[in-house]
Amino acid sequence: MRTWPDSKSFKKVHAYYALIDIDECSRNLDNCDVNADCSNEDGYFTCRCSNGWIGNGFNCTNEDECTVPSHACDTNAECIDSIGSYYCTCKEGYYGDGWSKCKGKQQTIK
Ligand SMILES: [Ca+2]
Ligand SMILES: [Ca+2]
Repeated sequence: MRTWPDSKSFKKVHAYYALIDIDECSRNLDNCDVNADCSNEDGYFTCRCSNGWIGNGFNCTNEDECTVPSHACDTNAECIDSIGSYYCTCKEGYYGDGWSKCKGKQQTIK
């Protein structure tokens, strides 16, 4: 998302606005969402939602990663959405960390 240059984006030099960039990010002049990353550019700045968040950079909301097929849960795991992230737990009968390893059903001794 781009914001257009305005007087806040440039330093005032002898009553003229010179094309000297101001780093809005480090000066906290940006209006990026708290869950976005600010990136300084010449004459403006950009905001991009952080991983786990979606939006235009100024408003970021939780992304439901479980609806995206590329989530990293094991095929034998359930994906559970959380705010700003998600996690995986092995389905019933499987054991492991939920991400890369949900190994076959546990052996039961009869
Ligand atoms: Ca800038
Ligand atoms: Ca999420």
